[in-house]
Amino acid sequence: MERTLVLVKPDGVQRGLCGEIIHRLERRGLKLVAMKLMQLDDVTAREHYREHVDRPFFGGLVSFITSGPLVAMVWEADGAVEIVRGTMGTTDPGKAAPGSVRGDLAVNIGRNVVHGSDSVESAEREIRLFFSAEEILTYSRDSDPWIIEP
Ligand code: D4T
Repeated sequence: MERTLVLVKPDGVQRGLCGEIIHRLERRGLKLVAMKLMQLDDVTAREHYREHVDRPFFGGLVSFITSGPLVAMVWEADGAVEIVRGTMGTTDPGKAAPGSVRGDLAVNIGRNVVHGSDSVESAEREIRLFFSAEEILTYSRDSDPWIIEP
């Protein structure tokens, strides 16, 4: 089953939006398989955002993502990466569709509340960065036949 990493970034935690964001992903039908509250160190933050190392916003991005606690989660579904990206909305909240997390809850690209992996390959790399194998649970949900056609 496909997995993706979701972060409620420090702005989302400070604004009390963790429950709202988890609620939206649960209602969508995705399955939560790992979750923790943590504060990122500088090295992990730089690794997570390594593709942006040469961009002008990199320094601000690393100091923001390490500035306070975040909630890291792994969610599972067939097509989880694309489903979560849709639920989150585009990176720039100013352009995000109403109804998406960013379209409803954010106005600024540097404070866009959530992260979702942008490909299956990124998801695998990011999940390994945030979670050990033992922290990711396997379990069945009684609601599955009502969410996924067997
Ligand atoms: P994340 O990784 O946070 O989910 O965002 P996206 O996957 O949607 O977008 P991204 O990798 O292109 O950007 C990473 C992160 O950098 C911030 N950012 C981005 C910024 O502050 N200024 C910018 O101009 C851009 C492009 C927002 C998200």
